[in-house]
Amino acid sequence: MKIANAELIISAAKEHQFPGGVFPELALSGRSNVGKSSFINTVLSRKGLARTSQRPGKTQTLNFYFINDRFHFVDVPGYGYAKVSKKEREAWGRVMEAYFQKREQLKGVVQLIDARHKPTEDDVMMYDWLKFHQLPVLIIATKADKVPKGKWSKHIQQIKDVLQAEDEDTVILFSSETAYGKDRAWKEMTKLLYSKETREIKQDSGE
Ligand SMILES: Nc1nc2c(ncn2[C@@H]2O[C@H](COP(=O)(O)OP(=O)(O)O)[C@@H](O)[C@H]2O)c(=O)[nH]1
Ligand SMILES: [Mg+2]
Repeated sequence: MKIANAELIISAAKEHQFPGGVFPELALSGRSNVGKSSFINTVLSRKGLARTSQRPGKTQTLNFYFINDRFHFVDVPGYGYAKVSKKEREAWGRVMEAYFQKREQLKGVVQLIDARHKPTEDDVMMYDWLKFHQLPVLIIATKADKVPKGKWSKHIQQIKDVLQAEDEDTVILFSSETAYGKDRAWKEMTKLLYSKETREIKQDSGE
């Protein structure tokens, strides 16, 4: 994919700040430090667009990037850390729920998981939550350069097993160091962005 332009259009802390329009979008989600910002920068060929190694626990926002005037990437804050107060966490939880439950433009979620380790409990919870909302999930196993080639297939299988991933979910090994997996990632992300499938938008989960 040739990226003619890519810009951060808004860091949204509240639902009313989500951009309007009919552009399809993909959300990117993962544990803090998994390599999400690096993934965004690598696939967009923009070195400093998404900030890497930000300290977690700061203001939480959904960062909307507008790409080639055609689609959005939405950088979702890393989960799996507890630096914020319970109250803040609850408020933020409601924003996230509103986003994943109701966002009609959302075509799928790129879930990043560290290729070196077993998916964590948080990874599994996130995956299950996305599936509950009938969102197609593309799994990107990050930091592939840190795993010896001979162990790649074993690590991919472990991710599939622990998540109990559905057959339709693709797992792609990726490295921001070498850009390994970039073309495959784009192929799958393009499929998601322009798929004709629609999901049922669920109303309140009753919590
Ligand atoms: N070796 C290696 N390190 C990576 C890779 N991707 C990210 N990192 C490093 O992992 C750390 C966290 O990356 P970052 O993109 O900020 O993660 P985020 O918190 O998920 O946005 C940084 O030190 C990155 O340089 C990768 O593919 N390979
Ligand atoms: Mg980041």
